[in-house]
Amino acid sequence: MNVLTWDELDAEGRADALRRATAAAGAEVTAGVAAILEEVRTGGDAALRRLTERLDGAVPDALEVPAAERARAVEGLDPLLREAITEAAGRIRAFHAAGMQSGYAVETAPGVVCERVVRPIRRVGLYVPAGSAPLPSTALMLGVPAQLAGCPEVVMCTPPGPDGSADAAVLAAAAECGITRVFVVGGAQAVAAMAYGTESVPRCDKIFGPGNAWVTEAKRQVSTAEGGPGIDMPAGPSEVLVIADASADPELVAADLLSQAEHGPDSQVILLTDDRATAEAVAAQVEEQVETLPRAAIARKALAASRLVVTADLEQAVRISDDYAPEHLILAVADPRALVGGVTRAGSVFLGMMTPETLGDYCSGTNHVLPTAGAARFTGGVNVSSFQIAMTVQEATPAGLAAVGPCAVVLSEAEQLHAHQRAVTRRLDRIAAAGAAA
Ligand code: HSO
Ligand code: ZN
Repeated sequence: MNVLTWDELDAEGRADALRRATAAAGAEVTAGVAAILEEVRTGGDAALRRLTERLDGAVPDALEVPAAERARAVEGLDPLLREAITEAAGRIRAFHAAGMQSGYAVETAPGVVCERVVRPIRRVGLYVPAGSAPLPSTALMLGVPAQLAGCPEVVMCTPPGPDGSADAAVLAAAAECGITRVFVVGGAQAVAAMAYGTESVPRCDKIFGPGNAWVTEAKRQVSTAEGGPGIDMPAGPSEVLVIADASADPELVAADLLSQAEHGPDSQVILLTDDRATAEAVAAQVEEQVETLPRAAIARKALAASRLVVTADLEQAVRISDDYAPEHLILAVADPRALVGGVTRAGSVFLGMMTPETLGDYCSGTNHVLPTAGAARFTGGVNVSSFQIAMTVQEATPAGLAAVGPCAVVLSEAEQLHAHQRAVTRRLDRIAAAGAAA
């Protein structure tokens, strides 16, 4: 890992330092996904079985996990893991419940009441990946807010393991969130099934969850088709940016960088520090620690594209981070609270040496389905609102219409929309007539 100095880089060097490995799917993925979507759209369950056999090398007994198997998974799970799932769910629930939006009503003029009411999305589809390893934590991150939102139908898709069945911990996490419909389908074919519906997989209104390039591209394609479902956001490949000062512990900073690097060869890992010695010490620690990681091969690939950058000061580091808009930002500095006030664009921020990103990934309470690829410029991560629709409601009395109607008359005249205008003036005439008669 070589160390760059920000102030010595020209504009191109700076752009290079912050460039993400191409997030856009290549032509091969785009075409491959389109073919899978079409196959599922026209072939339904039979196509899902065919694709699962071809792409996952597994033939599930049934596409949907039967209730008995779901119950067995929960009962058979290592009690320690079962408790950890319940414990994590409790904190995720507590944090997400506190942030729930409530409706409100405003009398914008005497006799005119405007309201916002919140409704759950009727049917949501959750994708829980199991590429290099099943992710029960993702089942919680999606299942808990869906449950809090009150979505009446929650469908989960997760790829089969080598034996053709769904991962027991993922099934236990689904059960923890009250999810009763789990399908053993992965990849783009799972997204297709939830987008179009098949004989057994219900068609969903919105599809959530992280995934590999195929899943992400499938979500993009189905959501841009006319009448297609909504999606949460493009999620992945994963990113972390650490801002460290001389007070940071290089061993712990390196551990945090590696925790993100082990996700995949395309994970993005960046360290910004105002202290060159810290940069060098972290680099040495990364080299040392990666040796003993079971996923060293994956982490090394990610590290090859990672960057260590020395900045003039911490304020410059925050500005660079804001331009990059990382999925995760760790402030490994003596006074992280002083710095966080200036941060405006990041998915999830971790303060101080005792707050590893791993906590947010699993069990502190925040969500780990977060904006990647710079999407933190315009959105936060998954939360209860992601599973809801905010609808407005309004009601006017005769006095209310008389008060605000003339405003609409002037504006509709300016737009030459006379049917709009008459919808008001005909009512105003009635009100005037009733007033004259009284
Ligand atoms: N860091 C990942 C989430 C995750 N980590 C799941 C462990 N399991 C999101 O960027
Ligand atoms: Zn992680």
